Amino acid sequence: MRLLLAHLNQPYEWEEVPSRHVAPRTPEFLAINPNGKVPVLILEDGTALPESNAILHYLASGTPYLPTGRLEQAQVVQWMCFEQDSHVPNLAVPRLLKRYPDDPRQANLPAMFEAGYRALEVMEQHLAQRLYMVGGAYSVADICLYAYTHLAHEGDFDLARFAAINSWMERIRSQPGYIGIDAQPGLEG
Ligand SMILES: N[C@@H](CCC(=O)N[C@@H](CS)C(=O)NCC(=O)O)C(=O)O
Repeated sequence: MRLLLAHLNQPYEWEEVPSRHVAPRTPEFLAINPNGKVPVLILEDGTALPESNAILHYLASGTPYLPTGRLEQAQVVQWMCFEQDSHVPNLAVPRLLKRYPDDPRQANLPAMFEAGYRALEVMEQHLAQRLYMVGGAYSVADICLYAYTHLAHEGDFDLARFAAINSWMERIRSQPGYIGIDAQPGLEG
């Protein structure tokens, strides 16, 4: 989300919600997102938009980061569903669990690694034949999948054998306005 905002050179305010890896279930936060999860985008009229990929889709709409073709737009949604269903639950959670040794999900780590490497294989095969996830151009499909792919090594995934994914990540890092995860949030660009 911050990467897309940086590409768009769009000013925003960033507020950290105090949470552990459990929901910030205060009444105030649940009034904003009854599902108790971050991120949430608050629009200028006060509308709250939760779900990372809904936020990416909203921000990218009408910009070069969301393709205009009917099929290509559906393919962006296809990869966003893949990210939520097969990618993040396996590639992001092992990184998080390194901080929480007592979390009961530690028992699921072997299954997460197996499914996580399967998700990386799907991306590798797709990217071996094209430069970007959808339609030959950089889009929010790339941005949503880049987020936890480029951090997967912090959860002990070995990305060395995924040549096409590594080249794709390099292409993303060379996009105009690219910022790394450690960049200061706020008025980018
Ligand atoms: N599908 C949501 C998942 C968001 C999510 O799981 N957020 C985590 C932090 S990364 C959270 O708020 N967890 C609190 C909880 O699950 O209770 C999205 O992509 O935005």
